[in-house]
Amino acid sequence: MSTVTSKALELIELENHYGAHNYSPLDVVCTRAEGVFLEDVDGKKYMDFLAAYSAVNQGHNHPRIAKAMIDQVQKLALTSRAFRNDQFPVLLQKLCKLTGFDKALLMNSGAEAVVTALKAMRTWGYDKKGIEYPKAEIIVADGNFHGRTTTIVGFSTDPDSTSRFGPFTPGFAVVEYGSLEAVKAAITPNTCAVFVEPIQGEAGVVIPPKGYLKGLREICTANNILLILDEIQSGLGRTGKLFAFEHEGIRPDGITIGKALSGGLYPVSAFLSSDEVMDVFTPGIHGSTYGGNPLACAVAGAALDVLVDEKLVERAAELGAYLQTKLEAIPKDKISAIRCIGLWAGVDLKPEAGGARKYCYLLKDRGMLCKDTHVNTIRLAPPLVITKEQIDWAVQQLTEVLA
Ligand code: IF1
Repeated sequence: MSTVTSKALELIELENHYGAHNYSPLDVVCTRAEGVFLEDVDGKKYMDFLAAYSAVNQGHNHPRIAKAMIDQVQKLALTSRAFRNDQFPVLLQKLCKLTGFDKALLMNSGAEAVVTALKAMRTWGYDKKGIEYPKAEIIVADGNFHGRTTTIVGFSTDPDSTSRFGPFTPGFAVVEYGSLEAVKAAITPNTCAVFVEPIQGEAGVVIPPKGYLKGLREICTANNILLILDEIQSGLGRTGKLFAFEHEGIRPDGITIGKALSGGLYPVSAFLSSDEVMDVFTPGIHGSTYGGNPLACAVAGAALDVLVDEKLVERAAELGAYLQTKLEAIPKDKISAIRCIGLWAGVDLKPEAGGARKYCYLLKDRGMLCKDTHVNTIRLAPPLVITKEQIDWAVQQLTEVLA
């Protein structure tokens, strides 16, 4: 499918031999990175149009985040939450002041933040709403992607994710994404929360109909139901707002964040919510060895500072509008639809184009890395530090491979 040197091939064969085959990555073996660029073992440079699924919004190895990490690792990396550390409280305050939520609970991976949120939703349902135990129900959307734990994949509608991992956790009602009527129809006296992505990433950058989040907010408020949003991929600047929910001027009752919370240097995630919701957590009922560790907190603090000080959210809005205009100008011979919000785009190819993966390989050979999703969609999500000239170059490559 693509040119692979003997040096790369050796490493690919090693990986295939000793590693589980739970992925089929593009055959590019990266060894270093800086800003918007990745470099492979043969010294070839690539513009990164995936940004590790938006974890690297601040650009690869951002010097300021890297410095915070190195400084902290030389002082204190891990105490566990059995003891306190001097970085954790400072990050909590920074997170809450920046986002407007009352409290934060720190975890590591996105999936753990989601599980934390699910526990909060259910416990709030029993303790505050008075739902009979254990009957709490959470309404979720079809096409969702919230992570890989067995509970989370249990309410996925993607056969690849669910695979043969059942039996699954009950208590989830899956409804059509984007439909307010479907949510209304699924509500019962046992509904404690609606939990969705404000924009669906894995589904191919699916933007719900205008008014969807606003409508969800109204329905949830009217029925004493929590509205919790998964901003793990859509949040922290990607869509041209700090959070995607801001596009509809609403406030959810809580959000999950991760990925860019560390700028790609360390797994850090969080569930953010109100005092009322967060108070359901009492000592011993939830936690994680690494959650809230001082290294994570120092890295996340610097990653947030970079987002703010370098005005990356505003940059994503401005350059996102530019990217959208440029993408829409590409001849439509092979393209059936383009969805773009901020520096995040899904480019759907017509089935006769032969699948998105082929074009990802052609782009790779030209020095541009992006990822196919759901067979016919190319997903674009460059680091937010990308320049106009770099966007011009990337759109030129896309135009040529799709000619
Ligand atoms: C993989 C996808 C993206 C997420 C949202 C929670 C999580 C994710 C909205 C879990 C994670 C990742 C995971 C990664 C690939 C990737 C992905 F294609 F699978 F769906 F980004 F589009 N909520 N998304 O997007 O976070 O536990 O991974 O830290 O699983 O291969 P995590």
